[in-house]
Amino acid sequence: MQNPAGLCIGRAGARRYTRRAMDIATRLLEGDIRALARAIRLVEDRDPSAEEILRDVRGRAGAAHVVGVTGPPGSGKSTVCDQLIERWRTAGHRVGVIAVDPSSPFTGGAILGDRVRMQRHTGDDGVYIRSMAARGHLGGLASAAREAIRLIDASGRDRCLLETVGVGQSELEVMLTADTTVVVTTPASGDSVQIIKAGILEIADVFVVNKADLPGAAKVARELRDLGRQPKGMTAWQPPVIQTVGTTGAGVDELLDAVERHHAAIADSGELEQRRRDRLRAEIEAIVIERAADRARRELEEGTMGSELSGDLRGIDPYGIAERILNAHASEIH
Ligand SMILES: Nc1nc2c(ncn2[C@@H]2O[C@H](COP(=O)(O)OP(=O)(O)O)[C@@H](O)[C@H]2O)c(=O)[nH]1
Ligand SMILES: [Mg+2]
Repeated sequence: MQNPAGLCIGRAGARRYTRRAMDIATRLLEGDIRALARAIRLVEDRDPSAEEILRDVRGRAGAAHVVGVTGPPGSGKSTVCDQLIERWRTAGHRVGVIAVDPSSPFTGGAILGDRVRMQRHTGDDGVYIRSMAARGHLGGLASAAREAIRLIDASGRDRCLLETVGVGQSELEVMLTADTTVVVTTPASGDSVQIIKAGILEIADVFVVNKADLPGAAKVARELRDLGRQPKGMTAWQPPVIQTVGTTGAGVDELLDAVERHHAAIADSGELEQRRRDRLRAEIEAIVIERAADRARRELEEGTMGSELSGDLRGIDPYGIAERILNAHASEIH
């Protein structure tokens, strides 16, 4: 038995993990919010049982509509998300939220800001909100977020929100987990230009100009419309530009409508299925890379391959050694 980091654990250890994992998985599938929280924590900690839980529940995932909300800090993403949550709850949906906060690099735990913004849902089991630190993830932020979404999905929540700040490469990768991506901007100077620079223009399915109560919103909306993008996938979909006021909820019904219409459009065209398949392919690739790198590191540090590095430097063939490490790996799989 191997844990996600590839370390061997004893048989007794394996049994213990299995029992705990099964218990959490069962309760999670029943929709238990505490089991969900626990499972996500195990995923974040790269605990060996996380992999088992994910395996146990994955057949039940795939029904949730994952909506990514990205944009500069302070643009009102959490406020708008809160409005979406309220409407979804009224319509009878169960909701999960992952809020990635880049400003708290090493806390690894709860980040208050986003929770405070969405706190009126505390006490409602139909809303699960989880903050995730942007950095400090062993297997990468994107993989932690993706697995957390999968767990939320499997727990019977049919709407998932994924809030990130549209800055770094890792946040962009996180956004690829979303079925529908909402890019939030504001009339504050520079925001719309910043979006284009950061390269998130291409991933937008819906544009939101939030803080439409402030002057200049119509101008920013016009600028975004004038960008006139080509449809990005196999769906003929022109990203709409919607003005909202997060604090009052103005425009949020329209936003919700656009989000649902986008989802229906990509489901109809087959793009949703295709995107999910592409994502799985990328995910498998990432897992192989992580494990192979881990294997190579251990072989070179502790295993027989380490001795290959002694002796005359000129006689060391890195390609040959790499090939042997990979082949040793392959023979173990079969
Ligand atoms: N004037 C105005 N302020 C807003 C609006 N939406 C959100 N805010 C405020 O903007 C600040 C940042 O909001 P928040 O949702 O935390 O932004 P985030 O960092 O993008 O998640 C808060 O003080 C909100 O009350 C809006 O439509 N108009
Ligand atoms: Mg926020």
